[in-house]
Amino acid sequence: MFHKDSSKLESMDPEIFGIIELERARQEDGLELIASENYTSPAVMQAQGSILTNKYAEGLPNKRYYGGCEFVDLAETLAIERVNKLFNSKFANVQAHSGSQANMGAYFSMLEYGDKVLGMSLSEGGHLTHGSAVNFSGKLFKFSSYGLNPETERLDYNMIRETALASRPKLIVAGASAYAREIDFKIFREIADEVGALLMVDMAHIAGLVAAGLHNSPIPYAHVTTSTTHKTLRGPRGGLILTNDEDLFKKLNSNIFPGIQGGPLEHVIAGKAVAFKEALDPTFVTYQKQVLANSKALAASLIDLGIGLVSGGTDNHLVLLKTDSVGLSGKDAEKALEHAGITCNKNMIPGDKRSPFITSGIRLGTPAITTRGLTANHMVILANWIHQALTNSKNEEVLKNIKNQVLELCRTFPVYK
Ligand code: DSN
Repeated sequence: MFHKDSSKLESMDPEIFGIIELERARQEDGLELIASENYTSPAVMQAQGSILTNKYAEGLPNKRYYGGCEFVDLAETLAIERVNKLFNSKFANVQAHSGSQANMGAYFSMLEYGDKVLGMSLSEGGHLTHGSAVNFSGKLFKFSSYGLNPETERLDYNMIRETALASRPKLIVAGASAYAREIDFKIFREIADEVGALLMVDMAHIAGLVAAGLHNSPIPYAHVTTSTTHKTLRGPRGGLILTNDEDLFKKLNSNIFPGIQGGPLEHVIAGKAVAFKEALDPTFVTYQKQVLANSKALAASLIDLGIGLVSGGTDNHLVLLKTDSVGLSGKDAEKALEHAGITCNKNMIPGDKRSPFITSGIRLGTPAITTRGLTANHMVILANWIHQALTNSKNEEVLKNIKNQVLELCRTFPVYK
């Protein structure tokens, strides 16, 4: 028997209900520029908030360790079929709880403890799980890293090749968390083949662009591709792994379960299936094209205002702004924008002399503001607000004034109507 008030969160737990309402207002009333965030659809949330949360289903569809899995089998099978269609891959595991666990499952399928791996340095745009010393990846495997060409602030495939030839890794990891340029997966595969390494691509940030055909796909080149489902892909929070290699697929499955996870989150997997269906719809391509158009328009307007960008622009959903160009640290820039109703995150930039807690840059992304309906014209206005806020970072009146205008725009473009 449930608690007498359990049919309604509002009366059962007013504290949690109130916190969710505060967060709802924050998400609606501010401009979300965190490049890894997005607003998932009500349909995805309905599946994710469903009674599927009650079901244990260790194993894979039609091969479970529990009875009563016939319906979650259907949902998970749909998720697998849809994601394979979306990315033109042969095999998919949709059980990884997060991108980090997808990466752990991938490493455990291709590496032994202590094996050599080459990944992109966190301070130049890579991810924590690409070999950072404070992460399991850097603790369990011997990572060396590649960064950006200091002149172009772009990946330099000759330098990567030289690093790979010098370190002779068993695995090369391509993919980034803070890199605004297109990544050439074909060249990465050629380098991997030359040094006898496997290639893994973590496409978490750009998965939506890849799905829409607006970024070259890693699937023909990578032995294993991992992703999250909640960034440009706009699904529920979670991870996935794709491969075209059947032997690797068997290893990936057994490394996710029983290797590192227990019961899969079948409610989240159902949410992933819904998101993949949305991404297979032609309107998703229109959305991703707008994400790109907005990112390019934002970059161009910021440059016009004299603000420095890493690599001088963008090919994808994000821009990396050099806050030194307006005399601020990344931390102070993030704070000023927050006071102006604009959320972003401080981010290290190439050659950064400041620590990851302070930084000399901020990362801005357009996936979330595009979901709420903003277009390239709004990016000119947004760039002006960003410039005003950063050049008046201590002036509460100016920041408040921008915040009021941000609120007005947000009310004109509500997320969840
Ligand atoms: N935290 C994510 C990002 O912001 O890029 C990566 O895990």
